Amino acid sequence: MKITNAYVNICSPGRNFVTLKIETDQGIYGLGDGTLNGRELAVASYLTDHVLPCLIGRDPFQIEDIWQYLYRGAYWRRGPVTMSAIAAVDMALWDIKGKALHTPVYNLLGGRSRQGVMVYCHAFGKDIHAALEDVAKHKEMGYRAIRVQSGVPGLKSTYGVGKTTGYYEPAERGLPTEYEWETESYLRSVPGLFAKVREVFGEEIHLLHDCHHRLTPIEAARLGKELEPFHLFWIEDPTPAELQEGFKLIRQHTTTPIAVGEVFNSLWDAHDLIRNQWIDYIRATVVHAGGLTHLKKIADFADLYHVKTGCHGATDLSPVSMAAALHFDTAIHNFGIQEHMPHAAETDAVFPHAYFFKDGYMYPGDKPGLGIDFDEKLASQYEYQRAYLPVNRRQDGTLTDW
Ligand code: EZ4
Ligand code: CO
Repeated sequence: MKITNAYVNICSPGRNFVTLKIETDQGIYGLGDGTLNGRELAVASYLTDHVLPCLIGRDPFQIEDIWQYLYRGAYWRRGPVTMSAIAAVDMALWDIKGKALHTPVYNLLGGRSRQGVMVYCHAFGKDIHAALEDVAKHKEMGYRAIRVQSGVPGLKSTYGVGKTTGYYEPAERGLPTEYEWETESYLRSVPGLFAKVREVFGEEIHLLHDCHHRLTPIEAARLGKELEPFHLFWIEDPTPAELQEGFKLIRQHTTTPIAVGEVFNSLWDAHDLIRNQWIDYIRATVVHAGGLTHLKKIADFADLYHVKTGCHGATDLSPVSMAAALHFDTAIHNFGIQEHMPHAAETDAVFPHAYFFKDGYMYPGDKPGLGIDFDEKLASQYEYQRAYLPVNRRQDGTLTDW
């Protein structure tokens, strides 16, 4: 089999997505996601201008060799743009191989290790009362694991809390908006939120929380310690992870499990975190960490150190990534949990898919390949629109992590 054609589509059915289609001389095509929130056009250019011309004529079954060609062959390694572009190609090649061999991708990754993939959803509210109502709503929908975020007294806006109830999309159209932040107010409010959630909903439901890289290690240690009585499934991204050693300090102070890695691009971003057992869950995702080929290596390395996966699954990962993640989650042994933020109806219509949600679990479906399609005609009705994630300032004006 040979690759005969490959092209990128950028569309915006509810939000922006970068989709790669690779075609072969046998009529089989594969789909890949290269969406990088707020930097979509850079990945599209990287693919169109520099990667796709190198693919024509190659055998799409040589997934490892093509991966190494794009990674080592570029000389300039890693980084979100490069690794998202490689991921898009990688996903499309696994999709082609599954379709050619008439089997779902999870079979190519080792076969089923479990029946269903436990997912967690996002609940939020402008205050504790509203957050509790949203938790109740999601519990009713069947979720067994719920991330809870609430507004912070004294702050006009914060990560994870939508302006209205229901759908929450952090990227906003136009140039970046500014949010405000004050760590002390946040640290004071979160333990009270989880005390209340446990009081109302009991011990059985899994609870998660995302700190979104906003704390220093010692602040994160304090939060982890204060949350211990409420037995969280994890606190996520407690501190930025450029300094992997920062997590050692958090670890020394608390038994609250720690998850990190949605912005990681390769195993090297997590190497110290994993081999020192400073974390419990690695959140690297198929689209931003070099595709299924590299994510499998991350998971296998993590498995040696009792670290489980908890793949990022926000709406800025297209349904193509969601499908790939669910095949991966179904197959690997050290799966922990999968994030699930449902896409807008317009998005789902553009990407018809075999995966589905039932009683707190998701399933990749049994179609050959990734079980995902792309309605290009419908996609053409939704043109790319500039959109960015917000930036964040402390109340004195200092720019800080969003
Ligand atoms: O803010 O994916 O856990 N989920 C998250 C996401 C991220 C977005 C950024 O593009 O932290 O909501
Ligand atoms: Co997160």
